[in-house]
Amino acid sequence: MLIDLDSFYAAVEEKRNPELKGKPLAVCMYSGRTEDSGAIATANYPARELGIHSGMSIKQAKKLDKENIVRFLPADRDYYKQVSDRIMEIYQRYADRFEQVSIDEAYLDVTEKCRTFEKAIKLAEKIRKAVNDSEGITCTVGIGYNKIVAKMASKLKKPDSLNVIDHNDFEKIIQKLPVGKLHGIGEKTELILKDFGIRTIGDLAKFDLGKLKMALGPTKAEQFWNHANGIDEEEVENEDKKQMSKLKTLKENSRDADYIFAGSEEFAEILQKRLDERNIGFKTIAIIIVTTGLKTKTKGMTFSGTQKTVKAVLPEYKKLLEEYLSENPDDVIRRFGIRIGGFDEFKEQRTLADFGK
Ligand code: DCP
Ligand code: MG
Repeated sequence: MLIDLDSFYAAVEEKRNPELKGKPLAVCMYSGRTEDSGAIATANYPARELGIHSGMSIKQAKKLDKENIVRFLPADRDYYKQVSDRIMEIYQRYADRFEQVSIDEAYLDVTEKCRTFEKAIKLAEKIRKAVNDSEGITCTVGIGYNKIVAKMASKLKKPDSLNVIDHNDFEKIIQKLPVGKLHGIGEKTELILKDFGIRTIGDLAKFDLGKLKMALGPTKAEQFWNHANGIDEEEVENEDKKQMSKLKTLKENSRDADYIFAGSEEFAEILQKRLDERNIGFKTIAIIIVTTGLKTKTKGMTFSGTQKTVKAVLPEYKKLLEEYLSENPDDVIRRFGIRIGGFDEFKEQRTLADFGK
C-alpha cells in the first residue's frame, strides 16, 4: 500500500481552525525577502479549483485569487511534523513493514498479513478510519502488487479514497495513460520520450530498452521501463525513526568486496534525500549482510561528530565490509545494504527545495 495524506498542510490547518473548512486555503512558505515572496507549499481542493498549486509563487497564486477569497497562511512545519509522526505511528500498527517516504507519504507492506486484495482493502479502510478518527484528516490509499503499482493507484484516485490495481488493471488502465503520468517522469523526460513517438505508458513499456538507455542514461531508462511494465522489485524498507537503511539483492552471490560494494553510491543518494527531507545528520553507520544461508548480520561504527553526507563516509562502509569478509571467511553474500542512525536535527532554515519529490 501507498498512503498519501490529502492536501496535507492545508488539511491540518483546516482541522486546527474549523472556520477554514471548505473554503479555499493556501499554505505558504514565505521567503521573507518581500511581503509576498515565496511559494505555495500546498493548496486545499477549493483553492486548487482556482488553479493554485504546490510550487507556484505566492504572487502568481494571489493573481489567480481574483475575488480575494483565498486564505493564505504561513506554513507551520513543526506542527505538521507532530501530526505526521502520530499518523506514521498508526500505520506501523497495521503493517508487516513500513517505509516513510515524505512527511505525508508511506509504503506499508501488508503481504503477509493480508495475502489477498480483498483483505488489503478491508485493512486499508480500517487505517483510513483510524487516521480520520484520531487526526480528522483524510488520506488516499493505493493498493498494488508492488510499490510503483501502489503509488500509481493512489495517484489516480485522490482525494479521500482507496484504489486497487491488479495485473489486469495495470494493462487496462495504467498503460493507457499518457507517459507523463508515470511517477517520476517530468516535463523534460516526457518531451524526450515524445520525440521517440512514445505517448502512453504502454508505448514506453514496448519501447526498445537499449535505445532508451542511450537517451536517458542506463539507471533512469531501466527504472522507467520497468515501471511502465509494472515491474518493481524495490522492497518496503523497514525503518524506524532511529535509523534508515537501503538493501539490494546481488545479481550473483559473492565474496568480492568491490563487486558487493558496487552501486553503493546510489544507496548514499537515496539515504541522503531522506536525511535532507528530515533535515537531520547521523552519527552511526553499519553494513547489513544477508548470507546465502539467509542469516542477517550487521557491522557498524560510531562517529564522534554528526555527519552530513552519506557519500563522504562510503570509504568507512567499504572498510566495514572488508573487515567483515576477513572475519567471516565462510560467509558468501547474497544481499548487501547500508544503514545510518544516531540522528541529530539541524536547526537551520529549510527551503522549499527540501520538499521536492
Ligand atoms: N509540499 C511543499 N512543497 C511542494 C510540495 C509539497 O511544501 N512543492 C508539502 C506540502 C504538502 C506536503 O508537502 O501538504 C505533501 O505533499 P503532497 O505532494 O502529498 O501534496 P498534498 O498532500 O498537499 O496534496 P495531495 O492531496 O495531492 O497529496
Ligand atoms: Mg499528500
